[in-house]
Amino acid sequence: MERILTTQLAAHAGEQVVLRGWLHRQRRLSRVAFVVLRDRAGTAQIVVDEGLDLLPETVIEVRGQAVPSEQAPGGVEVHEAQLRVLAQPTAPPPVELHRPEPRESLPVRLDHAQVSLRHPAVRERFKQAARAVAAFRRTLEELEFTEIQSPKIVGAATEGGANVFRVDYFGRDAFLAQSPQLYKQMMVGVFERVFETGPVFRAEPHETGRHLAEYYSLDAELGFIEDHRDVMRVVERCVRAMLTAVGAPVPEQIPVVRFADVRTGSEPDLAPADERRICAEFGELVFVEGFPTAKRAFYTHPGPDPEWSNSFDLLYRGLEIVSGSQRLHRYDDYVAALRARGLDPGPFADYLDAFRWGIPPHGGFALGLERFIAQVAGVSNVREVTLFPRDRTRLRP
Ligand code: AMO
Repeated sequence: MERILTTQLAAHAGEQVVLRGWLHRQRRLSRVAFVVLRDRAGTAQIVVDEGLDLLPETVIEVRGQAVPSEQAPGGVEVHEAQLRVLAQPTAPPPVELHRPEPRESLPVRLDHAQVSLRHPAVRERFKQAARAVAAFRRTLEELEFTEIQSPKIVGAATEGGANVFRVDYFGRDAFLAQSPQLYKQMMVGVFERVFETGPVFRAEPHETGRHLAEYYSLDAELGFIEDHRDVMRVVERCVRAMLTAVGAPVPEQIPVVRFADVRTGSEPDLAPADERRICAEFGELVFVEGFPTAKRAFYTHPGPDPEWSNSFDLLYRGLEIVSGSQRLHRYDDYVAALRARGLDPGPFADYLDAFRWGIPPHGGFALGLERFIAQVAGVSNVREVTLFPRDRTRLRP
């Protein structure tokens, strides 16, 4: 007999069935016991005559009769069950997986991620992340973007040297990529439109709910644009598709405000409190455009007034989830921009060469997957939506 999933039980009412999964929980009453079996799809209730002498998370196979029952979650439960143990735990799990929401502290859950991630509500967040990435990919493929894979061991710090991880590369200095920035731009010269999803690395010195030392970046870059507004239109298509994919509300329109109009005093960037204030005033999703040129990365294209750049952030429920801009596309502008920031053009020579040989006006953006999912799930710490988070103190599991 073929295994069915717990979610298929109702369709098999009245039949003999086989389920395989984990012993999620057990409730003993005076004359019967209820065993909840969990598989990749959901949970099902099994009725047994007496309690099982098995630990939670025992891997089991259940053969029995699928019987409609009003009390059973899902409307069908398994009776006359025969149980077979497929794998026995060596100890009870250090976390309780059957509560509607986990009760253990975040550090305890992260220390035992191998098993705490099995919690159905927690697992669902990662299924959401998978759906969001698929929607991002689908949207950009529809727009004829080509998916690329750029190196993660690199010779130049793309987003400034402050938070770059150094690695010993056969005795030479190398870095872990802080973003695919330089590569995606060079690939505009090959494909016009590219995207990449992959891990990026930042040696973030601060311990916050929004920063990881390794996060998953959804990047895109496109050529032949007028300015950053063309990039924002692509961002909007992606984010709409991603919100739809995770079942979150999609606003009718996304307001665009100018940085100079919403900043606090003369601050050169938005603080977390500003991001919350702006969303409270303008909506769940808000584009902020026109950040000070001097405060953005060297590759950012200035606007008509060169003090302000053709750049933008997208805020979602009070948190920056996307950053993007039009880029410089002339060789001489790059050399000047690097010099103006006191950066040595040397390490960027290969990248700069791309601009010697003709790169069209272009721009792009990056979206932090963990931040997006954290906001969808309504959790205040990105570690809640990272399988095995990496930060200043955490390198295991
Ligand atoms: P930026 O550095 O703003 O831009 O990063 C883009 C987006 O990545 C997410 N993010 C992070 N998420 C978790 N932990 C971190 N430490 C972290 N740092 C950033 C945020 C942020 O909006 N190359 C440019 C993008 C571009 O212009 O194309 C860049 O990396 O969601």
